[in-house]
Amino acid sequence: MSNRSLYFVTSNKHKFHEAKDILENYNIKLRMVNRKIEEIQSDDLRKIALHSLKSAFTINKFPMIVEDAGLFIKALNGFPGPYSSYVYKTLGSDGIIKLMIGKDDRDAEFRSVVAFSNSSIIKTFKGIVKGKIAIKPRGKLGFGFDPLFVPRGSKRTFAEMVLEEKNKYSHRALALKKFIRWFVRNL
Ligand code: ITT
Repeated sequence: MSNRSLYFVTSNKHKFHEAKDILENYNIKLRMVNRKIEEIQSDDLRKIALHSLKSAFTINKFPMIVEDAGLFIKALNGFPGPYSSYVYKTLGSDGIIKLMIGKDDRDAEFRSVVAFSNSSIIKTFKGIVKGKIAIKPRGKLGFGFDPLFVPRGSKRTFAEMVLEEKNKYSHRALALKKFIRWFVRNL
């Protein structure tokens, strides 16, 4: 077990708490740097995360991580994908449910890319969780599109799960666990 600390540059306290809960199990102390980094427009979460990481360098708190995530819905050709943040603010979960009216294929996935730097190294780690879009939003926990998403292996939406349960399935948890495996071995 390591005894290290790390900064997470994000404006989203939910993302921070989810990550903190996972890293704590490995004795890695996570500190939030509450900053909204202007994201570039790209179809590629990894490119967005790497760009955000480089912008975050001005904050000068190393080692640091940033994360970019999105919900990709098969019947909508991957929408909202990298535009999830904007689409959540404009259409919201109800807007997505409307777009899904008449669609039999409810398959979707959440994707996450965690980007790490300690000022000399940059690495990225990907996590994907497959699941389905619920018929209507359910649950009050979590954030963003959590009320819409039922991960494979569960009947509940992410918004019906406490944080520890969401962390057993989530895209963010999967990306972070890959990161941790690398981090404790290499640094
Ligand atoms: P930062 O960029 O400051 O970290 P953000 O909330 O803008 O925070 P993202 O760009 O990574 O984070 O996320 C885009 C949106 O995708 C987010 O606002 C949610 O609407 C949605 N999203 C991402 N991960 C999610 C999750 O675990 N549960 C529900 N919605 C999620």
